[in-house]
Amino acid sequence: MRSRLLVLVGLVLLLSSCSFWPMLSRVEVAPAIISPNADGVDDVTLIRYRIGRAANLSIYFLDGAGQRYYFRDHQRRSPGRYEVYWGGAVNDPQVRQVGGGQIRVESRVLPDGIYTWVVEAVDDRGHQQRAAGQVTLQHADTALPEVREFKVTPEQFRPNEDGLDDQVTISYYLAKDVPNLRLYLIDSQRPRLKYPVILRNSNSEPGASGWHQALYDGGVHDQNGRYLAAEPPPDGTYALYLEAEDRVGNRVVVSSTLTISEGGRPLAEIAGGSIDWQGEMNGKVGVPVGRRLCLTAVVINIGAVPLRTSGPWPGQAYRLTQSYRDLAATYAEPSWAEQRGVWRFGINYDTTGVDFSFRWAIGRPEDLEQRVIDGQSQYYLMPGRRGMVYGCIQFDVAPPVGTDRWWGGLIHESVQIAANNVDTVSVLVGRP
Ligand SMILES: [Ca+2]
Ligand SMILES: [Ca+2]
Repeated sequence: MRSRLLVLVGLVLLLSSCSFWPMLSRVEVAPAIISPNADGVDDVTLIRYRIGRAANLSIYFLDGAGQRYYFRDHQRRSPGRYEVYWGGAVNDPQVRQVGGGQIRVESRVLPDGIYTWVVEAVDDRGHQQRAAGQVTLQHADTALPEVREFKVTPEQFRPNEDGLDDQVTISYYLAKDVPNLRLYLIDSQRPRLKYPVILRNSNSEPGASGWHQALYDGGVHDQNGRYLAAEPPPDGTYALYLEAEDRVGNRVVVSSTLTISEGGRPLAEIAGGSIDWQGEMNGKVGVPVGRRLCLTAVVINIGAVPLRTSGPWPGQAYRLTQSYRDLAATYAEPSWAEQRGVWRFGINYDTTGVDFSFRWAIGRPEDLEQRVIDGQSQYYLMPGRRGMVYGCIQFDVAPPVGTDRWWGGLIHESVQIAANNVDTVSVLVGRP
């Protein structure tokens, strides 16, 4: 009984709100004088209104010449009370020419002057109701955060961490400090999806006025250069947008295009997490001084992008006192030294003090695809392919006292140790 009574009371209230309130009422705009300059004093005015039945609502301002500027343009409103702050900015998109290209001014603060405000509601049958009054703007900050010379170089890249064309440089000049600077990519096929563009090695705060130059690598590193092993946006041609909005609501947008190809997160594993150590028994290998420790392993590309590699090639023997750097110098093969983005299989031991001084390509040349890039031969283990690795370390001297554990790993050079401590064994090097 009680609940029915409540329903009845609710229904009466609902009826009253529908029938007796006018479509638009209680419109107030206060204060009537504002100074939209973000100094914290009278920067905004509060617009209040009540909607009595569903309507499309507009709020606009007329200047002395009768020019109309929309703040809200035919937005659907259900019955209720509304209030919104207005700080002098209107949505009046226009394209302007600046140094180095075009900008689109999305919204801007109106200049000082006396304006007529109009709040207008129109219902579905075309009935219209409006209220109007005056508002004065003083000391308005109308300076636009213009973005000039917005450039992406080059306009395409291959973000797959192979050290070749992994990043682009984005540069621009910003005319004014802004608290909000947004950079994002949009694929025209899926315009609702925004990929945020994280810049690295920026020479200053992205929103500070002045010249800017920074790197974009598909978002696979954070701002400080730490590798996140993240997936870059899918391959495709994107519109790159930069939006700058200042504290008072002047907002500028510029755009360019950027193409991503062969992008993706590189992934590899040592098959079975296992290394075939020659002569191993129960996790132990015995080798006399002067003889060799030999091993075989298989590396698999388990990702979607090719993995770049370089020699020394499988079959290469090292002496304990040699590193891949020594071989690079001895054989005049600069590609055998460390190169950013190259993957190699390595062997390490517990007293070396160096990370993986013995390294080999992650496959034999016949396991790999050769490509000539910028006039240089490069070798790739393609997605799904297996690379055979084998090599030996000759004990020309006995290892340092205390050497016991030896293991394998995958080195993604200057990026990460992608696998470590794989199939550890104890190696006993004895006097012959
Ligand atoms: Ca102010
Ligand atoms: Ca690349």
